[in-house]
Amino acid sequence: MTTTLDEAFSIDHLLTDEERGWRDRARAFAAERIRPVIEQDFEDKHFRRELVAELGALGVLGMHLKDEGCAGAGAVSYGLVCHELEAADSGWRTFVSVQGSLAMSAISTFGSDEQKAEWLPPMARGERIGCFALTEPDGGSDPAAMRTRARRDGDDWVITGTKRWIGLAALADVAVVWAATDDGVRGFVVPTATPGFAATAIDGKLSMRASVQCDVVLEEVRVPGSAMLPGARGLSGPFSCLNEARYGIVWGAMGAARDCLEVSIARATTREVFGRPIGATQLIQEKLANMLVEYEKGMLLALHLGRLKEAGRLTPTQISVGKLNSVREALAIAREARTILGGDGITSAFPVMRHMANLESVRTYEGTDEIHTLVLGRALTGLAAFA
Ligand code: TGC
Repeated sequence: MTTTLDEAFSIDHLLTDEERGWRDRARAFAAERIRPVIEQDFEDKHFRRELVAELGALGVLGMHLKDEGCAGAGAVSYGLVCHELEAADSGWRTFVSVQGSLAMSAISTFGSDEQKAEWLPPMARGERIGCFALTEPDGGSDPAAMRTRARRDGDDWVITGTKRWIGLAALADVAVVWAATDDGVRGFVVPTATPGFAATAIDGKLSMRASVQCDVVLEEVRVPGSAMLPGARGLSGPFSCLNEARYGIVWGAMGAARDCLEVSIARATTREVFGRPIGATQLIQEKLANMLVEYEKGMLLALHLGRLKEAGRLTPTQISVGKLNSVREALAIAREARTILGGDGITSAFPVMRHMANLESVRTYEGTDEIHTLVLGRALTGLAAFA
């Protein structure tokens, strides 16, 4: 008797019909629209732009928001969608995170009524792409040291600086740009067609190849006073958006892990060595069992954090536990999967090396393993190691 990963820990019965509906629609989308092309897109470094509007039609862009045009879905539904998309490829979960959790969340949470009305409905439909410009070339872990500045000039703001690793910036219609001002860090809604805004895709990536990350230069970018997000002052603004994206990663990374585990089980039960399936050996069964244990622990943690989020009780420290655990264990599962696949595991005939390479990016963005470790160290001791 074999068991599917949906059944393994009966997570399925802990979900509502609505949550299972979101999950099943996202899984079908990934199966029909992403999986058939993803290996080639990864090879070709191709971001399949036409899928953006399809994801909009699926309702997943900003799906957790309650604004006009957004689905207002629960946190667990959103997590399940992240899980299914990342089971296909981290690049597509990243797109949904940048669009919904970062750019749209920033406008939804901190924007004026005019900013929300102008940008959120078309972004939810996938007619407009957004990006989130926080990280700078000198180091992403310490946004407090940002050099990008916005200065007042009459009624306008003039923004100058550089940003790096900004997802989708070269394709985006709008950027949420974070800049230091005399009044602390503020966010600005900047149409990317504004003179002085330039984004260039970063080449040479061996990870996230079906996605686009960019260098951004802001050269005296002039925007009206109304471009500033009125509700965000200080770093708690961008950090609260990062909380949303990190939460999605808790579920998403486990999706990549699931894909690696499923491939491993299929291989273990069909590949024969020494006259029997390798899955009949104790060494392979131990590997599979350990992978399953970490996968199920990761899923139960994701579900628990989702329920806390829905109850309004999820803390940044708890998100750090989830992000650190999910990505660390997903990487370990991917590496173990590679050993089960043997030499074939290094080829693009299997998704494992692609997931492994992608997860190296996921491990680093939205707070590195090290930063989340130190967040937990501070929570436990009251002493900040990064101060
Ligand atoms: P500190 O400077 O003392 O605090 C500043 C203010 O922020 C508040 N805060 C948070 N608020 C909400 N959620 C959180 N998770 C928060 N963390 C901090 C804090 O309470 C304070 O508020 P206030 O009102 O007193 O001003 O910062 P800290 O000492 O608490 O944090 C230090 C540290 C290292 C944890 C923080 O700097 C950090 O998280 N660093 C990592 C940054 C990071 O994740 N960067 C990667 C971003 S990914 C990206 O930019 C690319 S987007 C994806 C894509 O485009 O593909």
